[in-house]
Amino acid sequence: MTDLFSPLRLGRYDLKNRIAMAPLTRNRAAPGNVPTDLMAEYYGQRADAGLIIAEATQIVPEGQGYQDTPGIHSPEQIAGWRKVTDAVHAKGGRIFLQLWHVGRVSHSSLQPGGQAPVAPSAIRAKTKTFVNGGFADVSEPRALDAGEIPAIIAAYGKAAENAIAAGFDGVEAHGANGYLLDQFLRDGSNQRTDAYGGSIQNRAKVLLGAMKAITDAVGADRTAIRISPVTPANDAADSNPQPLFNYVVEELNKLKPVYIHIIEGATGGDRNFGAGFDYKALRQRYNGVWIANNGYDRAMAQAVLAQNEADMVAFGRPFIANPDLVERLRRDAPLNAVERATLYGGGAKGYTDYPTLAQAAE
Ligand code: 8OZ
Repeated sequence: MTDLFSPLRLGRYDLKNRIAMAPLTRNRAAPGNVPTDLMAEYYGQRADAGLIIAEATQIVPEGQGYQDTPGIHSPEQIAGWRKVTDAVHAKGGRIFLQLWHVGRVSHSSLQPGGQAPVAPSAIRAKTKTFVNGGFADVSEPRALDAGEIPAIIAAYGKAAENAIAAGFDGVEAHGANGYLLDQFLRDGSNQRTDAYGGSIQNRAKVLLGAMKAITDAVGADRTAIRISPVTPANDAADSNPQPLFNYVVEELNKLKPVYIHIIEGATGGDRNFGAGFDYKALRQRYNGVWIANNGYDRAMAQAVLAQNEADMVAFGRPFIANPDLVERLRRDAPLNAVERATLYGGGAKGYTDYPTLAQAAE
């Protein structure tokens, strides 16, 4: 029977198990938003995962929304990420990079020239970002001109190329959690009257365009996406998510990305948020690998795999606190708890110093 410890073919790769490390923002990049040796150590510690999805990483400077998040647009950032991918590959792991543009979920102090963040429409999100060591309201965005959008779509392709140059095995577009691609999808944040707004087809153009650009750049078998159909994260809202996401997944299926990673319910919160949404209707429309996520424990994960409702399960917070999560799940051992104070920013504390079972036994 298929379980968490069964191997899985993912495009050109054989994954050693069905346990994915979800992308996790930790705000520990060096000046220039460059990945560090400490980040290489952290990801290397977690290389037993069948697949690591490295943290959300801005594709362009305007795509940044929080302090000290890494980028994948400069040569220094590519060189920094190379240390991370080398550390993971040295331990036989596989690692994708999550490609991120935050859109309106940003603060002017993080934007080039102190400008307003960009968005589908000039509607400020009711959400906070993390800047100067603390939380602050996001800034009022400006609506993108239609003429600016092709360059943003192209930047996804370029960032994917950069990720491959940095040694990543593939990339996952961040289509979730109220960031730019999700902002275009949903009518709560997209009130445009041009070719990128209005109908479902129009609202899906930027997400699908980005996926086409990535696929053209690095191949469909190294292209993936994460979506969160009902999450209210970062003020994401849509009046009718089921037909919207049915359409998005149908169109994605034509592009043949290697996996779709789905956040069920409210990100990091209530799995039953948006109850009534039919996730099976999405999976039926897609032929590739389906990664389920959000608040899974061992028993829940084994159940969805046994029932063939997913091919793989992504774990977020458990991977923060348990570098040897795979071994702990194998043994059904207790898990370390997450320390909240060290989640965002800082150094090794609460990052690379969570003990493995073997270290705890010393
Ligand atoms: C937590 C803090 C900052 C960003 C997401 C990239 O929600 C994030 C994120 C999570 O997808």
